Amino acid sequence: MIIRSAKFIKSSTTLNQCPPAREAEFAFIGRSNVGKSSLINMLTGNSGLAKVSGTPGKTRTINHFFINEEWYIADLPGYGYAKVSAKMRENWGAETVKYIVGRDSLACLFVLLDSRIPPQKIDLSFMELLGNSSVPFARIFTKTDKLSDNEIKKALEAHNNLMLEKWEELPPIFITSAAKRTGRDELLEFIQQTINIFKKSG
Ligand SMILES: Nc1nc2c(ncn2[C@@H]2O[C@H](COP(=O)(O)OP(=O)(O)OP(=O)(O)O)[C@@H](O)[C@H]2O)c(=O)[nH]1
Ligand SMILES: [Mg+2]
Repeated sequence: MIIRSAKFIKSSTTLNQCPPAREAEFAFIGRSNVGKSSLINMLTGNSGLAKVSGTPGKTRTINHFFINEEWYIADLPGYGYAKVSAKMRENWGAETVKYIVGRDSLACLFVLLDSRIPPQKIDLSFMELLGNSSVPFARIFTKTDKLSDNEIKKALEAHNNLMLEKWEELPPIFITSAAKRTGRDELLEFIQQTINIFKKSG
């Protein structure tokens, strides 16, 4: 897929505020600072589209971007960020879960995992929630520029083995680096195929 245009549409704090659920939508989630916004910028080829920050908890709303006037990207607030008040955290969490479970046009949720750190409980239990709610999702390893090929392979095995304790079938996984633009073609190809299926199932 060639990205011809990528346009910021709006920031929403609730599911109701989101744009009409017509076009196929791909959302990005994961722990704070995992690299969601950076990956969106890498995919769209626009380094200023989604706000990136070294400080966790940067993205606090559901942000919609319209791509090629055909499909949506949603940048979601990260989970597992402790430095906000419990009340605020609860609120974002509740609205984000409502979006994930209730967004009719969600074609695939990308769950981002930091390739440099061992599998985290919060990620595994989050994916279990997705499985239980029948939310279509795929995994994305981020920041692989920090690892050797062998380390990436080992990290992948560790994740898969742990998931196979609970899952019969593993969701797809993509190896990416926003810094080196790794995995861009594979992800865009997957998105294109998923859009085709989304359109057919109309
Ligand atoms: N080395 C490396 N650093 C990255 C990569 N992607 C993101 N980062 C860095 O990781 C930090 C967090 O990136 P963001 O894209 O803002 O992460 P996020 O998941 O959107 O974070 P929140 O919105 O706070 O939840 C920034 O300092 C980025 O520069 C990558 O592929 N390689
Ligand atoms: Mg972000």
